[in-house]
Amino acid sequence: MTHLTDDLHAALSRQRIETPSWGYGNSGTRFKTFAAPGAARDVFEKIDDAAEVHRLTGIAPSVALHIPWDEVDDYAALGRHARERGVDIGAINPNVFQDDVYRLGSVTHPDEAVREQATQHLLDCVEVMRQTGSRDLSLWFADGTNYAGQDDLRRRKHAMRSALKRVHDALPENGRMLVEYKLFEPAFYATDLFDWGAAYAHCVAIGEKAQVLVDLGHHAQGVNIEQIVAFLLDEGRLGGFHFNARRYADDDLIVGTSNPFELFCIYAELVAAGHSTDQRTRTTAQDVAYMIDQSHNIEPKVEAMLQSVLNCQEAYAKALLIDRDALKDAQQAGDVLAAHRALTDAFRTDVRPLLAEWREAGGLPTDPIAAHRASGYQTRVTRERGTAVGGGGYPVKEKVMGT
Ligand code: PSV
Ligand code: MN
Ligand code: MN
Repeated sequence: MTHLTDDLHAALSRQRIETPSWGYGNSGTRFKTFAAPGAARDVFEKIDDAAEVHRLTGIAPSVALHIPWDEVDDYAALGRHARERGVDIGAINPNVFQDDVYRLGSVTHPDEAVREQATQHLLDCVEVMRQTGSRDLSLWFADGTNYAGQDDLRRRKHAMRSALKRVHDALPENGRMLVEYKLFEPAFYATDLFDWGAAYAHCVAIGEKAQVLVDLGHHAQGVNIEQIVAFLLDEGRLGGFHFNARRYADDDLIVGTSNPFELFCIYAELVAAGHSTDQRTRTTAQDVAYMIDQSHNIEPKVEAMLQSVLNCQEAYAKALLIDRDALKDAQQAGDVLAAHRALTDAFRTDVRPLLAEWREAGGLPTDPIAAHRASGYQTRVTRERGTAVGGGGYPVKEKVMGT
């Protein structure tokens, strides 16, 4: 059995996973939004749910907001509400994809007035960051085209660059912008930020505060995401993650369900970069924002989010167990299978007892899911909140996909 050494304890205690406000409200697919009993109805309730996930896991101390879904008059008061419950406001996610005016794009729209409106919203979100004390502005654009010839691809690239640059230059001193890419959807012919290379090229061109965000759901089938992670870490441009699981497209399911080995390999790269002799790589690895981006549509919200956070914790714990010396020796000797086994031995280790020990040491429930089920939280919020019909948490799919 693997023991909880001081090093393991310290590393596990440093882990952080941010949960998204939109994962706590009702959400659906393009076909149907099922009303979840007790689902959060507003940003205050979403924060309450995020706090419950943190209370049970100890590693989810912040919640990402989506503006305007989570818009309030007084963000300082919202921040206080969060802190009273033991969590902080994390990344601010602007929304430039749900309004009719964005039919042909936002910052890359053919009409300058629309481009300006979208850029102003991004700049307004920088102001929200100042009020919430958030470090990260997390940017995802639905911008793209559906048909060859629909628009000028290079013009759109230039428009994207200039909007990103303006927002970058308006960021607070310690602020960052995390630039997310996505292969396709809702645009089906060309997406303006279509892959990590496009996001990376923009980031390098606009400045030091711009970094790439890797969402696990945004790649073509079979793409080696851990290699992208390793490359971006080495270039000092990996800013953050949106964790989720996919089989077909941007499915946004619980991370680590269909992709546990991928998640482990990603954490293995992060742990390795944390040991790098190159200082920039090490600092980049230490500064990564780990966020969940899921839109649970049939699962109970809080339990689903708990499962996601715990799956990340397991993957990270396994990555910490990799025998790095054995791995290096095998790699240098060209011993392909010994190297592979050095990695997979760690992956195959059952880390649940180790994590239970870590939780016990920190005064946390040893089985957070069982504790959640026994706590009566779900029953209480269902009684208090009822079953709200419709969206409210993640209306994006319905809006964007047009049902
Ligand atoms: C849409 O694909 C998306 O899932 C992106 O990943 C964003 O990060 C998220 O919505 C929230 O806007
Ligand atoms: Mn995302
Ligand atoms: Mn997505």
